[in-house]
Amino acid sequence: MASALKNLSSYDEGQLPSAEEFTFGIVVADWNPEITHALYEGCYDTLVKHGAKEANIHTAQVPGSFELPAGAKMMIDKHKLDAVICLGCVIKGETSHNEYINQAVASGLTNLSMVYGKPFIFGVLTPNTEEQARDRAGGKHGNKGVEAAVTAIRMAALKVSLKAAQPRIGFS
Ligand code: DLZ
Repeated sequence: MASALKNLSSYDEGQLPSAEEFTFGIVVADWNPEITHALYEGCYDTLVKHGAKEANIHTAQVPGSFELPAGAKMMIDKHKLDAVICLGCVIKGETSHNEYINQAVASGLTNLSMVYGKPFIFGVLTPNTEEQARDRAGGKHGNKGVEAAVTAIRMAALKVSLKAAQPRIGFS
């Protein structure tokens, strides 16, 4: 298996841009809370570690992962944010509910990214078992909340760098 004994959340800290100037929203699903709250800790700590000011990190909780896109929209409509990070955990059960929820969240966040022109990060675990979830929420495969924070910082910085690189057109 590709993920065997691998920390999937490792990254090169020195290469990550500073998050000092950015403002973030974190939306956390309360379903499977022992997992999602561990993702939140990893996410929050990573933003702060890379310079984000605690006053510039806004948090909201939603009942389940299905509500993440709606919560993310409410969040960006209320605060001026550079990125919104959505954290959840949808564990596969006896029915195919997980597929409907995962699809809805993925397409909902993609739509928000396109409409707002800002990153809405998919920090949702989609494991087959609770053990796989724990492994990815501070266990042997790292913490997907860390990954989500790193992705948010990179995407917020990308937007700034693309703006700065705008070529001047016209005559002067
Ligand atoms: C209903 C449901 C189920 C069965 N499983 C999960 C899950 O594993 N993870 C999760 O985040 N949410 C689950 N939910 C709740 C839905 O996301 C949603 O909150 C409800 O269907 C109400 O819209």
